[in-house]
Amino acid sequence: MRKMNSRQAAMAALLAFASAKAPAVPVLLTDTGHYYEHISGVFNWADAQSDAQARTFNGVHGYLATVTSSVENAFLGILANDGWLGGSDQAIEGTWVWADGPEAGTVFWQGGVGGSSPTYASWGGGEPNNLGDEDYLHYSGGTWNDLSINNQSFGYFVEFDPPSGNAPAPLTLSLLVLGMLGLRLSSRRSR
Ligand SMILES: [Ca+2]
Ligand SMILES: [Ca+2]
Ligand SMILES: [Ca+2]
Repeated sequence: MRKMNSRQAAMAALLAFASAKAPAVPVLLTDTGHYYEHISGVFNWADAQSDAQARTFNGVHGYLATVTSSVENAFLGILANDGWLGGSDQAIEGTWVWADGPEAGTVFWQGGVGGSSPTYASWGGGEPNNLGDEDYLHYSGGTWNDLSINNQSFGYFVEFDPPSGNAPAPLTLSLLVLGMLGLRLSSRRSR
């Protein structure tokens, strides 16, 4: 077995620590100022949406996560490999909008495969293909796929806006996760 260099060893230690202490509370991403958590379980998209809205953190109601940057997208991948996101083209086929949260009603994708985004999107190859009428956004390993609402095999990502008051933030964990992100980015750059 090849010996790890110091950066790889540090990364392995961080990953081991993170998986041993899987966050049971929402984690802050300083880039957006929002908090995120992956909820495991068996949900179709609509059930995930109402479950997210029923949750509160720091007195703020949650919503199915909206992803508007590559940093936010990568951050979710640290929390879990897959889950529902808050996007849908159920109202108008091929017009993808964020359902809830600050971006509610905002179009993030126009058209099917080969369409365009006015903001940010991370579709996997050949998606969104609307196969058998797929209208709901699913995250898997950093890329997106449109799936049918009847898919129930997944957990989901919940996002919380910052509290309006001055509630303390779980800084330790967020700094750890940001450190991991930084390591990933720097090791990618050095390749
Ligand atoms: Ca968001
Ligand atoms: Ca569709
Ligand atoms: Ca699809």
